[in-house]
Amino acid sequence: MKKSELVICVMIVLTLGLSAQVRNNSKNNDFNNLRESKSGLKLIYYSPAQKWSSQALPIGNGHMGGMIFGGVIKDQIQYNEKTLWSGGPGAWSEYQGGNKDGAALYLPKMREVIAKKDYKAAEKIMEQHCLGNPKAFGAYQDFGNIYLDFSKTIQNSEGVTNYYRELDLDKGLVRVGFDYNGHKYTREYFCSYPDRVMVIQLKSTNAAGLSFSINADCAHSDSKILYNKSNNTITTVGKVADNKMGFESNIKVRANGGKLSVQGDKIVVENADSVTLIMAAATEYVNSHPTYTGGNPQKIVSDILSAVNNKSQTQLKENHLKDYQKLYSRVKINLNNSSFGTSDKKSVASQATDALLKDYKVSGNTDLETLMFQYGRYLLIASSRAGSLPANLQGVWNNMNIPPWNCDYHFDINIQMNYFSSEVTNLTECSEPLVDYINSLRAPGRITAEKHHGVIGGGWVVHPMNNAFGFTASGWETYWAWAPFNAAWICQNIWAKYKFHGDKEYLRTKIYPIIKEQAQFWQKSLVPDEDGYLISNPAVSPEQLPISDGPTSDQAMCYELFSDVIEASQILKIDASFRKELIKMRDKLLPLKIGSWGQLQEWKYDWDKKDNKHRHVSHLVTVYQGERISPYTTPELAQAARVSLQARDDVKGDVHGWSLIQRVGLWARLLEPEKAYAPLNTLIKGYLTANLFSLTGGVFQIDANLGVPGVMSELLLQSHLGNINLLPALPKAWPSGTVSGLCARGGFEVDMKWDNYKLKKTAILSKLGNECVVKTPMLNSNFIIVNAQTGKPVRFKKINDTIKFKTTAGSTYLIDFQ
Ligand code: FUC
Repeated sequence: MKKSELVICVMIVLTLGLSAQVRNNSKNNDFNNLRESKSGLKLIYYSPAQKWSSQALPIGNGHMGGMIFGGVIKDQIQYNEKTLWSGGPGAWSEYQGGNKDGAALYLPKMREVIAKKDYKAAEKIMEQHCLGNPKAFGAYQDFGNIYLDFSKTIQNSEGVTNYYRELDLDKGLVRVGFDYNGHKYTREYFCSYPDRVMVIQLKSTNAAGLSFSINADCAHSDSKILYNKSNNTITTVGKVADNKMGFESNIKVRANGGKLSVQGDKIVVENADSVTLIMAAATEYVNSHPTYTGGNPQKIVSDILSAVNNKSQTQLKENHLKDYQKLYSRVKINLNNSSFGTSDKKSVASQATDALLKDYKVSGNTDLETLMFQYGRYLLIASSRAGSLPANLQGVWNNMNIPPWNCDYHFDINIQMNYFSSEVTNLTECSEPLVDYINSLRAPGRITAEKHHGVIGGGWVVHPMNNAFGFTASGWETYWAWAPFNAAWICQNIWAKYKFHGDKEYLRTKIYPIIKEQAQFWQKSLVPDEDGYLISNPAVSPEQLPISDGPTSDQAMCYELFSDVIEASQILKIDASFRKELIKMRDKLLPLKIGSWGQLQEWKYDWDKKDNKHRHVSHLVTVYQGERISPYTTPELAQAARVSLQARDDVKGDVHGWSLIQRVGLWARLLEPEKAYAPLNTLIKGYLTANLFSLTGGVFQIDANLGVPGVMSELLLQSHLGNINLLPALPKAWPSGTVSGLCARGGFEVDMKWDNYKLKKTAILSKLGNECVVKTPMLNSNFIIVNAQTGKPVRFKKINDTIKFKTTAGSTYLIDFQ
């Protein structure tokens, strides 16, 4: 930077009077209002759900999930417990995470044939000797259902009026209500994380008006359901057929007024004023290699229920709200000054989710985008909390024992996308289960590193498909089996936790050991090519043959991983010699290449076809979530990435929900707002069900839902290049809006208000006291910066469209554009 370019600006325009006014304003400013306001966002329906995957409404607390149908005569609540899995060591005594003994012995032979460009031969060797063994991979399981039968009171749903069913995103609960025979009936359903229970409360305005029965079923044949007269509970105990994993759930029924009795296979409620069901569930599963068992579900469930025994329904609800709202309410968003979510009558009427979806297809009403943003955050909070496994392919919701893709942990984008939103949308607590899960894969992943890759003495790896039992081996079909790249990729999510929040102790104890040991894997497995560059070999560009050497996905992610580990070790001031070694190796990695039609080559060789339809674009992962390619820092590579992505967009091939959302993130990073917005629009128009679940190949898969808030945020705020870039890719559809509470790397929280495509104000809370570097074209107009607490102007340095200023931890800085 030239000194002459550096203008030191001291605010001289601010008089005392103005700063007093600003201070006053800062208490009452738009952001404070925004932060305090309720968003009022809901998914609203005027009929009960008939279908599980497309209509029922999800609740969850990370451990458990429930899908609410809200039927009038018969209600159904399907439920899950996150650790209930088939497969694993209990299902097969020789289970060893899918690893194939001796696979690594074939690496030299594969390299030999790859050097001769005989890729078919490499494929054959992989197929015969190196694939993982899917036996006992297992699947995430359904648990069972609770049924509420009201047929004694309501014989005919025709007499029912004013029916509604809603998921209230502000409160994290589902409500059902209707009128019948002159009385109002309401039900409320939520899963509480602090109390680890599902709660269902039923009320009626008709005193003593609740008469119904409750029964349950279980999705596993080796189970029994006990209706206990002494304490009005329904206990389900059983074992998963193949692995004998024990599980238990217990539903406690409480009634206010009236009478409870067990009559055969049901609990009968007669003439109660209100009724509460409290349910806990657990399994024998423990995430501990190699046995993965040892839990005592009976004790866990009974401890949970004893702990809530003296808590009223109101207390349970308060605990839930306090916990849930602490997370959810951190981020507010309003696109286009919408009254959506307010109590404005007109807007409420048009808020029915079906109507919104229909309307979106015609008018592109951005209210649905706002809803999808917050729904994604809701679903993450509901499906990923510390103490259980991370969100799987369906979060925590699954009603099948043989679900699509085993409802597993897929590492060739799906689990990464599940956590696209956790840091930027201020939900870092929700990515803790991810870090714990990845940490738990180090022990089995070390064995795979040795058996499949010949990496000895440290270095873990995973491949595309993983389960709850440390299945880190390569997959079982040649075209997708081999992808150690996936392990480097998930380290991006983990490293982001430090970059955003700056917790050095967490870096030292949790993040660094994981990413360091992943780097050790590559340190030992990269090999020199004919020109002396370090490459992966054998290797696959995810889900596309051939098996060759040095595809961009591996090379680029390895570069990112090494860079992150280098930086982390510098921050922690440890591992100096390892760091030096990584720096040397990073310099020798095969460089990224631009091919004959200007594309970023997906492979080491110029093989890319313009009409390649494949949904996976893993060679571009270094654009997003990585940092290496950016229009700001590597314009030529960024242009090549644009060409590659455009070609894939043009062929309009192979679209899955997640592939659309990945493209939003990629185009946003490539600073192409319209191209980024288009796939978001396509997702909402064509790849959502009525309950706004996203679809992959026609089936529910949660990655796109969970990814939406993260990639929408990339349009509004990017912070991966050492600055906070405000409104870097604002699409035409969002001329005005407000957002508050988004996180930026370096420990900042950002609020913004924009109008007519121009940033009007921003408030930046510095949580760690780091220097703040802000970038936006708006800095070329007049602006002032004040410390919101003191009301005093702030000194800053300005270089073109970037400013820098010092901050103190805990202070908020307001930038007002004239
Ligand atoms: C990968 C993707 C599919 C799907 C599956 C779970 O195989 O290519 O689209 O998301 O994972």
